[in-house]
Amino acid sequence: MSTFESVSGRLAELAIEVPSWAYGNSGTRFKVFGSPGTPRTVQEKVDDAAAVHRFTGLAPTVALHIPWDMVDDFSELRAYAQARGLALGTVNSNTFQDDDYRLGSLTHADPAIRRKAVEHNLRCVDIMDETGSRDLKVWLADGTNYPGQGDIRARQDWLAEGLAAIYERLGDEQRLVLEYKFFEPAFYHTDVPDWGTSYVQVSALGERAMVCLDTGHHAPGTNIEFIVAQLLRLGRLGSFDFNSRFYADDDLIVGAADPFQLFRIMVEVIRGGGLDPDSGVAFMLDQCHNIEDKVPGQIRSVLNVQEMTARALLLDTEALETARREGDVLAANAVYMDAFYTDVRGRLARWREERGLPADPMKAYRDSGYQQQIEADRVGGAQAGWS
Ligand code: PSV
Ligand code: MN
Repeated sequence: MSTFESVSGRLAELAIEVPSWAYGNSGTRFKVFGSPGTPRTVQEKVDDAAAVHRFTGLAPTVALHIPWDMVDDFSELRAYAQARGLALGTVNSNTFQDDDYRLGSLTHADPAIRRKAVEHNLRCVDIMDETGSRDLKVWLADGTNYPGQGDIRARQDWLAEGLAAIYERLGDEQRLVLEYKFFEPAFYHTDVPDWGTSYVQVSALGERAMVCLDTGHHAPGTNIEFIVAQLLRLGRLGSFDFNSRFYADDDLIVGAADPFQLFRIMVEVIRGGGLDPDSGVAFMLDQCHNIEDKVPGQIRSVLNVQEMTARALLLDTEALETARREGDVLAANAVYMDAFYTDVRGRLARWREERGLPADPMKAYRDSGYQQQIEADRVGGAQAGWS
């Protein structure tokens, strides 16, 4: 087993991007609960993201969602974030909330709607130029509800055309990541339902087009770490949207539902070079905090990723290799489980202290008064949310 000391340098390479929308109100189709202290502005979301980074040292960037995070001057927002120790990260394009997109966006049968969706993405790239963001993330709600409703093959062609127009606009340092999701909001077919479709579409674009893997976007029982291994092998794993699911796209705190799955994913990330500084893999969260406090919800999330990364780094790969070579199934499994069962919490607490961070970021947040402060300050105005 590797020692914690021998992997602590690698742990320092972990950076997690938080989503601006995690700080806004969210919910289900039954109810969106408001909560005291919820940001009213993009700047207040950035303030909350900065708090997460301050308490954990793990979250130096915040992703934006356009138009949810529309401001007049993105250079100003960039400076605002910088002054708080943050950089603006991935720009997520939203082509799912306009009435025009009822039957699709980049895959709509009407060329005028497809053009509108392309234009929105081009506007997002303009924003990336101002924010200094590297990645444009495209997720489409596109699909159909009934067999026969749409030409599922033509829609792939329209998708390819639209993505090509967007890709062409990217700067040399910018990338497009295409996120897949197997269902919802469309139920019969989704235009980008799986990693294979995303891979086919991005491969046709060029080297700076990659797949985004949202952990919540798979059927129950899917072996996600296999997809991770495959995409890394193909050089096309652009980013993660981390979250937890019990049933569908639950968007719960990463590592909450199935910490072992998160561990297995991180093992394959490390095995495939995804944690190396030049890998280009973005570790983002895509979560909602419907009933819990949002800032500590995000703190808990980044800590969960850190904890499972530490355990995955501790995997004794030599012993594993030996057991595999000898065909010793149970020994190989035992080596794997040893790493998973290693409690790294005490060691991580010391590791944080060595870096001037609070040993227990959750407690430090609770004691800091930040929550009480935002609840007292953020009175009046419209709380940020999904629309
Ligand atoms: C869609 O379910 C998704 O995972 C995409 O990443 C969206 O941008 C995000 O959720 C919106 O919350
Ligand atoms: Mn997502």
